[in-house]
Amino acid sequence: MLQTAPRRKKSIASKAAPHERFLEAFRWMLLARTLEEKLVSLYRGGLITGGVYVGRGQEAVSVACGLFLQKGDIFAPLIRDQAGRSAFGEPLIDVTRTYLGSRQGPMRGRDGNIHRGRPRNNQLAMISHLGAMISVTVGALMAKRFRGEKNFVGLSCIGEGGMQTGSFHEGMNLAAVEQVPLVVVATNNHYAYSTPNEREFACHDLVDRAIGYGFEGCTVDGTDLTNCLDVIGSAVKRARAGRPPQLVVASILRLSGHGEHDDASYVTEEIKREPFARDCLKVAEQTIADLNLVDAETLREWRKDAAAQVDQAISTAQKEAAPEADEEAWYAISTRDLVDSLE
Ligand SMILES: Cc1ncc(C[n+]2csc(CCOP(=O)(O)OP(=O)(O)O)c2C)c(N)n1
Repeated sequence: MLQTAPRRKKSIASKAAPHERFLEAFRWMLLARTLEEKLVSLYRGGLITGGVYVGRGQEAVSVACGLFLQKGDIFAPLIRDQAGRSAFGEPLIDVTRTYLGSRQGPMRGRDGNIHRGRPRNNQLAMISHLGAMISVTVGALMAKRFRGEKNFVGLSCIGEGGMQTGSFHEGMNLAAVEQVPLVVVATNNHYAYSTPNEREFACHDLVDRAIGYGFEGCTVDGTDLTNCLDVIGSAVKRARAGRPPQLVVASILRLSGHGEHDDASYVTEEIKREPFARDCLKVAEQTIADLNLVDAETLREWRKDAAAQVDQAISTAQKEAAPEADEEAWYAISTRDLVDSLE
């Protein structure tokens, strides 16, 4: 009989020694925040068409999703996973080329925001239909198993809204039946667009569903970087070691609108005072200061470095041409010719 993993209760602290990869993770979070703030300002200045979707407040969970994956592992990020994408190895230029419509980007100027991916590098291109990426990840893991590969895991991200779809349930069931080495990280940021938790689900705690699916489950304080690294890192280890699929449920508040077109005026003042509404980047900075992990000068250097990387990626993409509709070969990304041309 499957047993659930010990449940972690939300921790508020960060005075204990941080995780050994804390500073490395912090720098990815900083880079993601810097990049996304810049994308927002380009959007407001009318230089990005379509939408901009950011992971403000979700960086600690997200970076932990990308950081523990190794070569050969599969990552299926969603719209708030810039930190995890970067930690997994996505170059910044892929992001800026996609948002700015460069034909040299991974989607060759056809996407515009967050559906980009590099399937050959095991970074799956996101399908917007919520819940669908669980089955896609399970399928990719089964393909690896059929090929005789060993020691791989897959990690699929989902929001609490996406957890309420039919496809999510199908994917979770299939993962447990097939016993694939999958970690599902569900971030409850308390709103699915404007819909609050109480209109999304009626169970006491979303992690209680783990045992029903045949998963092992645990919870994590998504505002605490050390807690995210400990809990998500351990779930990845357990999946790699052949334990049942893992469900991690993180709690945070979305610190932005659904997209930059949304002012989030429906977010209540009351919820903004909850402990899970803390900004994980500020909490991590406080931990750095409290434990004197690096000095203020080093922090300033890291910020400058992040800003320089972002500026470079933007100015390169801005100089590149958009696709020409009548000259393009309109292949899908899975087409070998296109994949080869991107290498
Ligand atoms: C099946 C499906 N229904 C509706 C949508 C439209 N939609 C896109 S994002 C979103 C909210 C998602 O909320 P959640 O899963 O909690 O993730 P969050 O945006 O909060 O990170 C909705 C309803 C969709 N993409 N797919």
